[in-house]
Amino acid sequence: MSRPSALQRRSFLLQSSAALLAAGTAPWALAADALKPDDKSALIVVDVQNCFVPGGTLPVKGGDEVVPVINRIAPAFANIVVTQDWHTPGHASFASSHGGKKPFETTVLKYGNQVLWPDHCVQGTEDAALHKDLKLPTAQLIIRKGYNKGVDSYSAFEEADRKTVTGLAGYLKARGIKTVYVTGLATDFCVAWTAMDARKAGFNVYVIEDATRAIDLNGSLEAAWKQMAAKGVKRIQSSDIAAA
Ligand code: VGL
Ligand code: ZN
Repeated sequence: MSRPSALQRRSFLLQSSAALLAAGTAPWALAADALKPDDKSALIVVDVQNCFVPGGTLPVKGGDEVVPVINRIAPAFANIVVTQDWHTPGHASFASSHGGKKPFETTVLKYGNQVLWPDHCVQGTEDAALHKDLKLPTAQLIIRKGYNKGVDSYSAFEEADRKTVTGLAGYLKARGIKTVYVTGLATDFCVAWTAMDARKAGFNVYVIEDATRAIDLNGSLEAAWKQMAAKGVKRIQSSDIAAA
């Protein structure tokens, strides 16, 4: 259901073949859709933390299933960035900080609408630690976000006030990165916002669907894929990436 349609996939293959023909390469000489991340590409692993897997404070269904997929593709990447949702106690995104509000209801904060969540990913707790089976020894940067008590940050680039930046765009640009492959949790919140902000910052962006899992609150997953597509985010599967 959440996989790209046959038509989407076919059009991707046709585009890839056309590009190869234009480049003078016989399309049948390569797996038609194999993507080979180069040294100007980075893998971004979003919020694969205890809080977002079953047993955590804001569990995403099947959240732990992204771990082996990410571990498998990681060796294909020379550059890897990891993010952590990293909230203060009493954070503004917690329902418990708003008298009478329950998790998954919404409220309006200074910067606009905010979904209210269970207390989750509190700085320095075991709940906020990266999943223990994640094997990313070559990862170069861990970027933490959501640490300003009054402002949420789904995106790894920019906080929800849409003014405060995390510095990730500057870091990636300073290192010559042009393309990012986004994975992790959750597809419809931190992965989607990170992918869309990466487009806004001028990167070529892929989301590796089977390396993500969603919260899917009131149709948010479907909406997120539509918004990402409209912004030029490309939806792929881990099998589209050439093995290292
Ligand atoms: C996230 C809700 C609240 C996420 C973080 O990582 O997608 N979702 N905080
Ligand atoms: Zn959060």
